[in-house]
Amino acid sequence: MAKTTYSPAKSAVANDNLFATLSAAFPKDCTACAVETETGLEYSWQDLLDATAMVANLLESLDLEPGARIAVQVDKSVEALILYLATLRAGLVYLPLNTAYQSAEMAYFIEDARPAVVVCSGSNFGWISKLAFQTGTAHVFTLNDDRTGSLLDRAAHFPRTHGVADRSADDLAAIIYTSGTTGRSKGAMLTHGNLLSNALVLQKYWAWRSPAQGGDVLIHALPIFHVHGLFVAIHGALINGSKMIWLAKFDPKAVLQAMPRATVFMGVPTLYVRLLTEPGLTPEVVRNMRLFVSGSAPMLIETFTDWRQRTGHAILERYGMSETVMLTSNPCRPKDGKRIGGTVGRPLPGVQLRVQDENAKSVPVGEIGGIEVKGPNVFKGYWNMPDKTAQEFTADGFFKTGDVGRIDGNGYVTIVGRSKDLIISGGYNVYPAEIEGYINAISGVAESALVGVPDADFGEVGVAVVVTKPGVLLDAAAIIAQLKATLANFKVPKRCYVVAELPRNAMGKVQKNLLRTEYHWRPVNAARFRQETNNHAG
Ligand code: MLC
Ligand code: AMP
Repeated sequence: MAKTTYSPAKSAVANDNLFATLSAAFPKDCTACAVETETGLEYSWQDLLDATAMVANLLESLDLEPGARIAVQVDKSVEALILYLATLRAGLVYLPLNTAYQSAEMAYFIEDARPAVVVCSGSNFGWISKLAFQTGTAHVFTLNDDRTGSLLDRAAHFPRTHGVADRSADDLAAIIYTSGTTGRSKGAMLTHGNLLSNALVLQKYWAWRSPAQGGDVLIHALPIFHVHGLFVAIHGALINGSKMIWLAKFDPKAVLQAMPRATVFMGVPTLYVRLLTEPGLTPEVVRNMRLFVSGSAPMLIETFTDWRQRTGHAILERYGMSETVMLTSNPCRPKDGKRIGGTVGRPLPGVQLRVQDENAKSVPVGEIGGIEVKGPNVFKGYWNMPDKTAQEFTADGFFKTGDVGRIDGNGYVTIVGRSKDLIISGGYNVYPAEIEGYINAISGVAESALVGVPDADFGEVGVAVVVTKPGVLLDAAAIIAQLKATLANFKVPKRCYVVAELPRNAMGKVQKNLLRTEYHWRPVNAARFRQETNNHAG
């Protein structure tokens, strides 16, 4: 197989602040369109420079400590993108939060991260500002998806010029919360060096076309509070001076409408599954497309094959994590090899990846073990959790991903499972321990187990199996309703069963594998719930 050698990815810019390299890549013609929205708004490269300067000036006027966190829970908008870039430009630390998080979840993040600034949508200002001020946050701004809010009102009074704060590669750029196996979310601390090295590697490996070569146009349809939409997609476009067609929400019809004017699309597998249901997905619509990227969750081989049949394109599957940004990728250029469905490709240039057995020995080619990684993209550690950080690294500096996989003779990695108890639903991570904690706190619940079962749309969904306390009659719908009132919507189990007891092994551990099999396709049957509940109650 053809081999390409890579020189280590290096930015041409002296300042290691990621924004310095991103903005240096903006096209010479700053009046050209950088971001186009579905409502017909166009933002030029100059608009991005001006607006990020104004917001950076506003942030700087607040006299924040170095390393101060800017926590942001807002709907997707170009102004939210500007806030992210302005935070980098001002040398502060960006902390994005899923818009689905409700008050208990937000309280935890604010308490844990102690942000100096919180930005939220106007409709949430009442409860979020209360939480933030109670925890010592000095400034709370609003930012709405219609270009209104106190952040923009205040920034409007500041100049359109601002330098780029000097930062070293080791300085923090962002904290991404990723739920913990013990139920507590952990903030993965990512540095300017982590993000920049990964963006430079991907620019080359995915053969982004420079504006001089006709350029690429990215359809951005992912949320911007996780690694995929925030880093992989945005950095990919900006570091290449490529325009983005910006969709506030994933809508298959809007994506298809944008496709003839685009060349690159990135999505989690659910996005491809939903696009495949559209009759409008035709070779004609994808005629200008160069690259389809999938990641964040396993893609079924059927999706890969169906996509190729319908469009003639082999989806490029890659693998990454909040803690590491991108780790492996299928090849983009034919000279780098073939895209092989069901695999996540080879380790990216600069990434060391090994598969270890439980005795910390590398397994032979083709055999299964725990995936461990090392490289300039691997995070600095978990925010305020030095012990947890130490546990997750080996003595020789490899990060234990918690993913289980194998590498074949050609160096292609296949993810076969996870050692961490984690459900990935539509590209969002759901940690059973966290949800079980909430279920167990419901009055009348004795214990519970959450398991992931296959789902045609989301890939995998959570199913809750609950045991009530003796004599208590609780039905599944009531449990789901209580969870909906408390938890981010994607964490709410899609089905719930009330049963007499959970299966346990000789050690007393709940046998989740049995529950997965038992509840795989089992329909929700109200009569059976009642019977099970009554049996238990009786
Ligand atoms: C929404 N729901 C979900 C869900 N998204 N349930 C489970 N899993 C999800 N992912 C809930 C809704 O609240 C609703 O509940 C019901 O399911 C149906 O919702 P929908 O209208 O179909 O959802 P929609 O708004 O269309 O969102 C679906 C989606 C979205 C696939 C577009 O989930 C999405 O954007 N996913 C991408 C996530 C992502 O970017 N991950 C990257 C992580 S980074 P109800 O009860 O109200 O009916 C990472 C690293 C890496 O992992 O490698 O990239
Ligand atoms: P997150 O914590 O949201 O960053 O999720 C990271 C996890 O998503 C990884 O540890 C993997 O389990 C999973 N993941 C990401 N990309 C892929 C992929 N292409 N195939 C299978 N799993 C993936």
